[in-house]
Amino acid sequence: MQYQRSSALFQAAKKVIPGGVNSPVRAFQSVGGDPIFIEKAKGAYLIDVDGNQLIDYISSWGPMILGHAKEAVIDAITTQAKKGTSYGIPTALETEIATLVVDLVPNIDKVRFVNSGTEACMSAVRLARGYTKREKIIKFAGCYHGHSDAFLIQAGSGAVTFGAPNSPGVTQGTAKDTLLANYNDLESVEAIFKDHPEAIAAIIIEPVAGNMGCIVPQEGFLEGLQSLCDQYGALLIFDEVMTGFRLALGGAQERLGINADIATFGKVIGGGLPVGAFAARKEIMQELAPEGPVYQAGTLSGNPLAMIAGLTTLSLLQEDKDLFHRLDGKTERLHQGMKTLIEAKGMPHQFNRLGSMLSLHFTETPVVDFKTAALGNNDHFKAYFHGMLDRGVYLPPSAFESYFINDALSQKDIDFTLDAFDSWLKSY
Ligand code: KE4
Repeated sequence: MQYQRSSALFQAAKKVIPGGVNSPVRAFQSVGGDPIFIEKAKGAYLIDVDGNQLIDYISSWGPMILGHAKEAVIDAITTQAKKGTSYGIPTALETEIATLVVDLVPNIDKVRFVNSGTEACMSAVRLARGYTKREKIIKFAGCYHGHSDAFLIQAGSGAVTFGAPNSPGVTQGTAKDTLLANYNDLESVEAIFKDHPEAIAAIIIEPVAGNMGCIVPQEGFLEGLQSLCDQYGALLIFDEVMTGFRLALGGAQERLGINADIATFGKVIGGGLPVGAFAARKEIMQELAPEGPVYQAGTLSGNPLAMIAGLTTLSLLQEDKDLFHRLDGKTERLHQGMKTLIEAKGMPHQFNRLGSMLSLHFTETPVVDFKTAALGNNDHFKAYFHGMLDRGVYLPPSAFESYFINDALSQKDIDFTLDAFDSWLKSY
């Protein structure tokens, strides 16, 4: 593959955009080389500016679960755009998608739309603090809830990729209210509650972590968090920005059969346009302005284009009763195929998977938390990433990310991916 045009565009971008990107993980800094620039995408494929066709395993980091440029979604956006792109005035569309979300997601009565997962998680924490009248929150090392100050404490995703777990600009005043526990380690959570029995407003967690690679909650872990919250009067916030409408229509709450007090969403809920959301039972959501005193707002919240993209996407997911089964099956076939090949190579590896969330870690140690995720051999990962890219497969450019399977991926694409993996293993 040649990437001349991408490299030239990257040089130009760096002159006017910090690091040449609008989100750090896109810059390839943890895998080296220049990022590719995309011309267009359709179904399971990306076409970069040099004309290379690539099978896409990030699906825009989750939103494009139906595949790129899904006709029904594009048509709905196009029709809506002709009516105007933003009003800052209520529309029936917002009620329609809110009604669908309340129908699909367990244990919620109301939902507020925002413009990103960060905004959803940030607002959910403010709501939990307002509702409980407490100040501290517990998060988990390696979990990523967006770039709001309170979360940039041992965050995952791009933050850890940069080895900058605590970002400059986050004040001690903020950091002191974010207490850190370890994923899959209930004792680390209990210890914090014992030290601060009446100060914790909420636990926020990715119910299936996707920002340390994929990490599956161990038996009893989430249930243990739920009972600690009940015991100490804190709220349990499930950050379902990644898992929502991906693990099941009702997200991780449905898939894992466990209820949170507040759930946050992003990615799929916007169908590729900027949408985040947070939702809870009535008694919690009524604390939110203008009904209650907890303030939260947004010029483009409930934007009609974003709403129709999300509504069309969620409706298609709801209508296609076999979709999640198909997604799981495709991910299983990819997982098993890669496992067979890397076992034959005798290379240390761990595969973590739940539903259509999958990650490969180059380590012999089971990956159950941030510490074990960090043991992965990054030299192997870099070689793997570029080896697959050169063979026409676009993977997340960081070992601390999950793969996002989309419904447009065919068996032929999976076979192509396995052939590329086999070819890379033989060359490495
Ligand atoms: P956004 O603000 O990026 O829409 O959402 C933040 C967020 C919140 N919670 C979870 C569980 C998330 O995974 C994310 C964002 N995910 C990353 C990928 N791991 C976005 C990619 C990026 O930062 O460019």
